[in-house]
Amino acid sequence: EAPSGAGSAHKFPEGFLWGSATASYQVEGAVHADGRGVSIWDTFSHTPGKTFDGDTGDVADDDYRRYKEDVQLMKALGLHTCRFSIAWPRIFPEGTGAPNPKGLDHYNRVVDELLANGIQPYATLYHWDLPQALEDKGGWQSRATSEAFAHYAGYVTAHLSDRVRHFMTTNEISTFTELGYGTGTHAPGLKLSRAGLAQVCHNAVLGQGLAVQAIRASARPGTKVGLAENIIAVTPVVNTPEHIQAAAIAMREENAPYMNVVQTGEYTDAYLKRLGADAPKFTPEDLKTISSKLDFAGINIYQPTYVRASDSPEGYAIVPPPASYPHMYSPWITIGPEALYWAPKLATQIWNIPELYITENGASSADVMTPEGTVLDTDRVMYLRNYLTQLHRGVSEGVPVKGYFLWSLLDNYEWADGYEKRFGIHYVDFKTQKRTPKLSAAFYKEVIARNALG
Ligand code: GBH
Repeated sequence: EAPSGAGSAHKFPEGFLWGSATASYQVEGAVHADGRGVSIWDTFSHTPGKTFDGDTGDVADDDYRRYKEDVQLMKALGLHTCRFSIAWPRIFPEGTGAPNPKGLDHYNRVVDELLANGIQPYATLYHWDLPQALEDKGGWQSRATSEAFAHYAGYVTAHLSDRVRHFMTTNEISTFTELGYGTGTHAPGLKLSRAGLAQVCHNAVLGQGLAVQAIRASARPGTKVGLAENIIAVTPVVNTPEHIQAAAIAMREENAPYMNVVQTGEYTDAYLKRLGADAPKFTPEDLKTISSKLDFAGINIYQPTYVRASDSPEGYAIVPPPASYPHMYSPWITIGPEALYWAPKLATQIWNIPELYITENGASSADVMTPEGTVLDTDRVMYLRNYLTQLHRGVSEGVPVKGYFLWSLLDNYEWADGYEKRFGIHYVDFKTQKRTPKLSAAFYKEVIARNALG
């Protein structure tokens, strides 16, 4: 008999949900199909100099047409669930006004296909593909966009919530605001003033809250609503009470205009003081809306932000990684598996979150196809094994994490990095659209089958 690596160590709780994650513009392609409107990412990616090699999402993984094949990849892995996003410009080509029934039909088919294969759909309503028509009227600089978003969210959930029981309003408010309207490295590519950016952030969290209310009003009772946010994953430099205490303070302050205001309905004093005259304009009513009660929260975690105790007025300091700190193929993914222990633990404690999901975790690798037709991404396997070990550590202490969505099912369009950075556990040949499972797919399949790490 062959030796087996199977053991009972590192078992996850019964019913723990294993999933994968993708986003519409990164996988769908078919940007002109069935009446889809133009999004800010079409405009941005077609503007020379904005993305790696001028790459666009025009074709991406052609998943709009190949979704059945992609559902079979999920089924072969044994996935319980899948996180995908709905493209706003497919539903409302102009952002508001008349809906496009053909756009909704597509997601009806996707949802039915997932359910027919025993996979629970978790849908994100906004993963950055804002209708260009709304950007032309100010985009997230305008409250009208927050209101249009809520209207779209209510419309989609009214039609899908008979089958989709979990919706996430937004993906990573902090990223699409800061990169889209601050550094200008993502669509729509604006570099606003500090005050301008703070107002954009406010309008985005407000849109999130208005969407929660619209979903509650339109969706089938019992529909669960949350969001997916890439909180700054504060991690104590070492495991001592003073540094853990500092990390707890940092968790609030570093996430002040995003997850903290969504969870608490307050901008922290330190945040408002730091911005001074550049603070956003808001009413007490706004804060109530922003903190509309959620059923669950999702956090996207890739890398740690190390924090230490300090005598500074804040009580903590961020410790930047030394130049020799190891990272994955994307330099920003510094490897710190314990982020997947500390971030869920601190987030659920501080904000009293009843149900948490890891809505994204994964990594890029300099994947190469071998002559035998395999991709041996040992670094991605190492990364996943170590991060999941730390997730397990938290779950076994009772941290209420209900599921894990690996980013990503497929190599896809990595925004400004184009097709150069691959995050999939399936390799995609972008000339032929052929999908090939990598070593990491075999690893993940085994984790799911055993509901444990080997
Ligand atoms: C997530 O963003 C996104 O939700 C997902 O769409 C994306 O594909 C995935 O992660 C992988 O990147 O190039 O040094 O300026 C994660 C948060 C914030 C990470 C912006 C990359 C840019 C770093 N991202 N950041 S840099």
